[in-house]
Amino acid sequence: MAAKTTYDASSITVLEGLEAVRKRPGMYIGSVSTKGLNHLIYEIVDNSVDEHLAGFCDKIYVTLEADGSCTVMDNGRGIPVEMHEKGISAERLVFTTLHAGGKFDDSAYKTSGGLHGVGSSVVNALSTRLTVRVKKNGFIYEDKYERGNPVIPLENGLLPVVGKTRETGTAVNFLPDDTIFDKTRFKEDEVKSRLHETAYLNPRLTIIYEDKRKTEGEYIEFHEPQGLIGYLKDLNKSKETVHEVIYYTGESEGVSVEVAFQYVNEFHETVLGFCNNIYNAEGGTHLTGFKTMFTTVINNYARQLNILKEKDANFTGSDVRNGMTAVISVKHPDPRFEGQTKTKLDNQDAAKVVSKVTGEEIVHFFDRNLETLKAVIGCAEKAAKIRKSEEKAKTNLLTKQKFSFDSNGKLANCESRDPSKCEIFIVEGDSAGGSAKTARNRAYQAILPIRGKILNVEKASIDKVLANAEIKTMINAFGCGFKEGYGNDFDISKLRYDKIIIMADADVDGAHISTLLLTLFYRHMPELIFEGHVYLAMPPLYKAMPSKGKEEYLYDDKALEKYRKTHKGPFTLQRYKGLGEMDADQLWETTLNPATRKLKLVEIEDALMAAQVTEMLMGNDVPPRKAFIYEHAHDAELDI
Ligand code: TSJ
Repeated sequence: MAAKTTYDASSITVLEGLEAVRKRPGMYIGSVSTKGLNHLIYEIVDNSVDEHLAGFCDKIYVTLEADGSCTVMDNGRGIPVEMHEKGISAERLVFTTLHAGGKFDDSAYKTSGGLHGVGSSVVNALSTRLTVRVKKNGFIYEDKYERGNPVIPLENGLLPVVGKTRETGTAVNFLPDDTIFDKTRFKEDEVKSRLHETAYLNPRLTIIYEDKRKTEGEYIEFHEPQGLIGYLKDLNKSKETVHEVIYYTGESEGVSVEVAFQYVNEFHETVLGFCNNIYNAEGGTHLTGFKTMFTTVINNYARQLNILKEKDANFTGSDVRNGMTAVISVKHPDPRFEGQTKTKLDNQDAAKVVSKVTGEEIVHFFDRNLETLKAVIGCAEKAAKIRKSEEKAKTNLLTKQKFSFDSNGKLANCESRDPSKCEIFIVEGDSAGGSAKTARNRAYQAILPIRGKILNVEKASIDKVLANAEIKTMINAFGCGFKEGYGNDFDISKLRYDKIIIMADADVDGAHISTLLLTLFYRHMPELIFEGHVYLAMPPLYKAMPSKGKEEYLYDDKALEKYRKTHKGPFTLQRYKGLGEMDADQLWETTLNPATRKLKLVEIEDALMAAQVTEMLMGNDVPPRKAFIYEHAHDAELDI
């Protein structure tokens, strides 16, 4: 039985590969939370999008099945099923080897290299069962796996045929493994917004979404023939726009570029970058190329029109983009990504091409649309005026308020001046702040109580933000200044505390305060987050006091449920409504003492999400903006 031996041999190496995925799923899909779970769907869908980009598929069906599984189906050519060199079908290689696909993949633009750019084999490894149906050559072929292992014996390395058809396409059904994922229920809002985004980025594609888990069921067709223009309109739906959407495309050196932008009457910019349909949370060369050229062109026009006089300085980049919403999408044959989350496009040719196309196209447009040009320059003028007054305000603040710890009533600083050992707790409410000051270890723990809701940084202009007493104290205490627009006075090396710990109640107000603080950090001191200095304290929700035995703090409802199940005998339960209810000892044990407390490290996605939630919640027109939150929330997990 020589054939059998070959089969065994190949499946052993396969097992080794996929076993690694099951051992360290986080390495391949980022996390085993809902975020990672939803990611399985995108990994599969991306394959069909590749088939679309290759020009062979215009429909993708995504169904959340009643049994908790997901089916993704397309009308492409069908995964190749013929025998591959290793003696097994090509399809089986795709599902059993890490990073297979490239070999057969002849599409010009692979989506690989995305956030956690992994493949179908990873989804397979993390699914209790997975079924593949390929319609091709007049037949329907079927293959099945359990936890990544093939369960159907091949005959001469070929897949079994289960029917006949004239159609072509691929369908994959998979059930996520509940021994790997915390929760196995796909979050539909996130899935829908991601699919909608994919539809905007691929105007000739229709994505049919269906949720069969609900009794009612839900059916949506995402088809956005206007593409990026439609996306822009949607992003700016509830805003006061300054002009019509400006749109252009171009191509050079094998890199294609698509840009849409529009100004709104607001004091911030939203510039989103995509490469091969993958959202680039950290931006990259395509954005740099766009921004640099845009700034140059607008400054040239402003001088030509004598809006900038000879003695005037140029507008800064952020002046020029004040009020701008833009989406820049590039297709690159060989994208490389860098950065903390590998979502920053790194190819220098992308900068060059975007810059070249942008230079040509916007000059072409503005030469013919002088009114729009003047409106855009008007936005830059407003920004420059505010920037100048802010620069004044900032110098005043920084010169007047040298870091005078002792003269500051609210901050209870620690004794140590060794930043690597120091922690600062930002505590919601004066009463909790008072207990925390008593409870802390003053050698290395500083306490800064903040009252009520601090100013929303998204909405306020920077001089107002800086005038806020609590924010001033905080900036001074951290010691590293802050960043605003292009001005960057932030210096992480001066940070006085290794850990900045936000301590807020586990209720709506607490979540709001955390969100506002994260927004402030993300916008004005982003390195705090990028370099992992910001944490959320996780105070317990309950204390269980059994009549016999030791008291126990329970940090969430799950823990309570578990305690109820495992604990024998009567116990009384104390529910903490807020930090203010704990005495100093309790506060020390549950939230301050490094040996017993629970902290959650704030990740970039959390902060980005917070910033976007804030922007939306504080916006002028709340309900329609909810959609936008989801639109961009697909990589964040912060329950507000
Ligand atoms: F990867 C996957 F298995 F997860 C998956 C792949 C899942 C789904 C739902 C679809 C697909 C897929 C793959 N759709 N279309 C394709 N196409 C190919 O793999 C293919 C077909 C023909 C040729 C060719 O050169 O003839 C090449 C390729 C890459």
